Amino acid sequence: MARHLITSALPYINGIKHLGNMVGSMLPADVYSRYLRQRGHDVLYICATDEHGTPAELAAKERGLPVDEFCAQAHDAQKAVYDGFALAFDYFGRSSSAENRDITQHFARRLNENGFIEERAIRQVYSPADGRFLPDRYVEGTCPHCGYDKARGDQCENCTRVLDPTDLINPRSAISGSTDLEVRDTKHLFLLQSKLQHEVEEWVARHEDDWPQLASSIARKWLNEGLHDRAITRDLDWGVPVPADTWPELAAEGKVFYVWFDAPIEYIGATKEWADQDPENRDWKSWWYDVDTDVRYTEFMAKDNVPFHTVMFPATELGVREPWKKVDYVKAFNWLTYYGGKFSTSQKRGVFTDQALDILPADYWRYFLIANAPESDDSSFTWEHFTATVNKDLADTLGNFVNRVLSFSRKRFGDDVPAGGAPGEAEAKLGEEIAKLLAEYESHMESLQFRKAAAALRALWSAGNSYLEEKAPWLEIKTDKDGAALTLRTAMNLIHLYAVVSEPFIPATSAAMRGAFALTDDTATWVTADEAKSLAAVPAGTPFTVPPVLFAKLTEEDLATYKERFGGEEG
Ligand code: B3M
Ligand code: ZN
Repeated sequence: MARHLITSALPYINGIKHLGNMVGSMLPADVYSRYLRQRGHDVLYICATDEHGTPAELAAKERGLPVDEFCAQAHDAQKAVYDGFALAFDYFGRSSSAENRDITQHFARRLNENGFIEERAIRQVYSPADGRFLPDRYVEGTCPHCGYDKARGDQCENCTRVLDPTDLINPRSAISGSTDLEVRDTKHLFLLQSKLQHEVEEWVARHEDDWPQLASSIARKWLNEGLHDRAITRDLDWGVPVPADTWPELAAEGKVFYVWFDAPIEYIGATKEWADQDPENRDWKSWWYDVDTDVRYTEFMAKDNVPFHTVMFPATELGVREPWKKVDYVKAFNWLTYYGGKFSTSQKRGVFTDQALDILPADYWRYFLIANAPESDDSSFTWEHFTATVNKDLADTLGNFVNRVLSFSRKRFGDDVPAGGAPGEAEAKLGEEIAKLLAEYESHMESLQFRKAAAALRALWSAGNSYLEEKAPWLEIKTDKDGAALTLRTAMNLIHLYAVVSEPFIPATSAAMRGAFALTDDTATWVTADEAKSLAAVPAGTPFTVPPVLFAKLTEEDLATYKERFGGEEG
């Protein structure tokens, strides 16, 4: 059994995320982690809020809160939503932790000792009206590449290009709106990525064949454009301070590290936070330090984060000249759109994760989102598609099967799984089919092909329905009671199998299905091919209960309500 380190891109602290963020990072990471745990692997799934930088300061300002207080509250608010989605992190940390500060400062010192950091005077936007420098998002203006007029100083949201505040046309202060801006000299630390280009190229070349094309093509594009030296400090109040022992002057000026410098380091920092909660039993270094071949490290993220994870963070790790674990597999996602357009916080288009849970339990969303994950291309969220999928796959194919089988059996045979005769041809055929689909499901999960895995899961559910239609125990019972009992017992075994294999997608429903059977020993976490073929894990005589309806059917009226509340195709 292998050791799997799993991380999903750290959600920014500045607000509750929408469904597009969820499907491109945390949710698939959770599905994968759950699957690997079920298969008996040693899994550590780490995530955290990304708390530094201008977005945090601006959001705190908007709320009228000190930034540390804002972050503490916003962290708890996000964590509550992720608990609601049943994300089973081993640890959900905070990039503002002391652990991350220490490791970030250590990385910076080492990079400096190794000649990869240089102090340079640069010209930066200064706002006399605000009495401060305006880094990154503190400046807004028109993108020089695409002309988008709400581009931020760090990146253009429209064309995704990374920008410098001084690149913007018609710049204005995001704090006061002042356009009276000047450019002044100030000193900052630069990470000499250009010196690491060659090493990063070699490292990427050794790994990219294993990565999905989306990740390797973005890494290639960045390497081909050439790695530029980048300022890794900022004039902000909130961030990891530049260590005074190494840079006394900059530390005295209150400089902090740039958020993208400390954020990926927080994958390590959060692992240490996890270990610090139980130091006797948890060893954070055993996941990160000098473990190149012992640990398999998989990262999950949306495509805009790929350059930082395939090129910049590896450059940092390489430059540190210590054996820190680097990523093995980069699972990157395209965009989930809302009716073909962008999810937009400011224009209130789309669905936020907290609102989603207000409407329906997590399993509805988990299944729909993963079954339609933007893996090979962007995919579009529409309420029509969502309600149709819920009704067909979850309510009809799975939910109705479970309820029909258990209710009918209880009505005709009482509260225990009926015995019936020996399995016949139909059961043998079903067993073969289930074993085949299970193998497909496993192989898609192992290759992190989530849409295909969802399709295989759906096919497993469908196979039960076909079997039931074919055997029609409600007719069979009229002429062959034993035969009907066999059919129901077999169908109940399918329900138990569904409970086990559906767990990564719909954990709460899986627990309800599994809990329907009062098995004396129900500790198995997965199903072998032989067990799938014989469908006999739940023996005759096992007491069972009928769970409440697993998935409610969504009506035309529900659909209209959702579209009214969230907006539909227009916009
Ligand atoms: N917080 C960007 C984002 O939310 C950033 C990811 C950090 S991963 C180390 O898209
Ligand atoms: Zn642009």
